[in-house]
Amino acid sequence: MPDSALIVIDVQNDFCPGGALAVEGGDQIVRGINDLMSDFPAVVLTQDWHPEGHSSFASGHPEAEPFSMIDMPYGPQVLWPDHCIQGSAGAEFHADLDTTRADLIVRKGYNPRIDSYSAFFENDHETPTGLEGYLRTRGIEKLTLVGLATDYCVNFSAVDAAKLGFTVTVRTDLCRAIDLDGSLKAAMEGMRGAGVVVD
Ligand code: VGL
Ligand code: ZN
Repeated sequence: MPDSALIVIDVQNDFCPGGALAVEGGDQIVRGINDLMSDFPAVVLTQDWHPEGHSSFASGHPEAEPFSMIDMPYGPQVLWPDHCIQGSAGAEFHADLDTTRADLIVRKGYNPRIDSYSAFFENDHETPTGLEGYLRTRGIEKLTLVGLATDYCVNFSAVDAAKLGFTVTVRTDLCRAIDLDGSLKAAMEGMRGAGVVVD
């Protein structure tokens, strides 16, 4: 399909076993993602890319525990362990991910005051990353999403893409979840409710 793209979300060392925000089995999806790339005329990778001291890091909120919630001006925010710091080994793609096939790498989460789960908008749901314009100007209308983590960055990206009018499929066999307090179940329901095909 000439109008389709594979969007590979955050397959980075910090989200794989041994990483700062390790997702169970995060490394198990890499080979399958590489194999899928040849089915798509366009491949986009996203890279979580935070400055040191990012406002989503629990380390900057000594009164709060990692994985607890706080209220930010743009809404509720999970406080994460420090992860994917710009230029660090943890922010690099998994060594086995075939990055040569990527047409575009979208970095996100670089604004110190706003987290960005979605590949399309920061967590204020209005500041764009530019990905929508890139895809539209290439005539791409159908997206398949894979990567980490199912319930955060994949979920937010898929729902935003569907709201923007793209036809969206999430291949959950090529995703892995963090699953905080039922977040995976909520994400599945939210994606399906937004019209995402969750395979
Ligand atoms: C992610 C939490 C914090 C993700 C990124 O890629 O799902 N989750 N930053
Ligand atoms: Zn992050």
